[in-house]
Amino acid sequence: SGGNRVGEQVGFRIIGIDPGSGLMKASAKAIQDYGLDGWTLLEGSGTAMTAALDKAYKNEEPIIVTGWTPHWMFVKYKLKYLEDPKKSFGESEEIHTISRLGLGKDKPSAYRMLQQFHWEPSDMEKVMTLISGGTSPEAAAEKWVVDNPEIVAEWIKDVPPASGERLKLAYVAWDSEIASTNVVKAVLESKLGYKVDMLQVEIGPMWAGIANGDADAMVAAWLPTTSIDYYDKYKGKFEDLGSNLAGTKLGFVVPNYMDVQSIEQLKR
Ligand code: PBE
Repeated sequence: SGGNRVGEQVGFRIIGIDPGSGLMKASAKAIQDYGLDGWTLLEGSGTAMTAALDKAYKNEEPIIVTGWTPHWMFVKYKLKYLEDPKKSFGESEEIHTISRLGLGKDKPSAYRMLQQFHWEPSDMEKVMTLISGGTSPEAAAEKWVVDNPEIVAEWIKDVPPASGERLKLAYVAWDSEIASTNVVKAVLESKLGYKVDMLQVEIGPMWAGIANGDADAMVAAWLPTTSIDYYDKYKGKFEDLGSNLAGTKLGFVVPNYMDVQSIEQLKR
């Protein structure tokens, strides 16, 4: 079958990301749902995944990666999601902003701005694309903030400035969250006078850090599915400030030059 051929081409391997991520959990579910016996889902990181994709793409070699949207890789390369008729990867989601309990009382301006933070997938992709092209995350975020004054004005509407208070944002080094966290930091610093520390951690410690108050907030909760294990585990120990972006997607991703359309075709 076609699946055997594609499977042999890629050594029956799918390039994954960090093991605690919702994407890896969904990928394992897909392998189960579609009966992909004999396939291996490789653990790694978002950075290792994009490095493998870049290398394969340059040589027009076959590769299957776990991917998500928004992501710069869809801007830089011609890629397609494999169709997922069984919906193993769930439906389109929203990304929520999550704060520690008590932030509204302690740091009301930051809390208000975080509540009002909302942008579009295309905005996030612009920042991600700049960073993937070599611009530093800080400079890419600052450029986006300067280029989008109307959107930023909505986030800081009726928010009084703070005076040099510190704020700690936790994040995981996924390219999407590097972009969003840096943009929120840039606005809190340049528009509201906060001094923001970014705390890079794994996904489990990110949620634990919010729940135990070590971090003030994060903008990386993909719901209702991708982050649900952590959301349920720490329920009652954080505040959900609502959606900051709608229209995400997860799945198995291949270059357009590969002759495969659906996860179903990967079955041996
Ligand atoms: N991601 C990016 C994360 C959420 C943000 C899709 C890689 C995940 O948990 O899978």
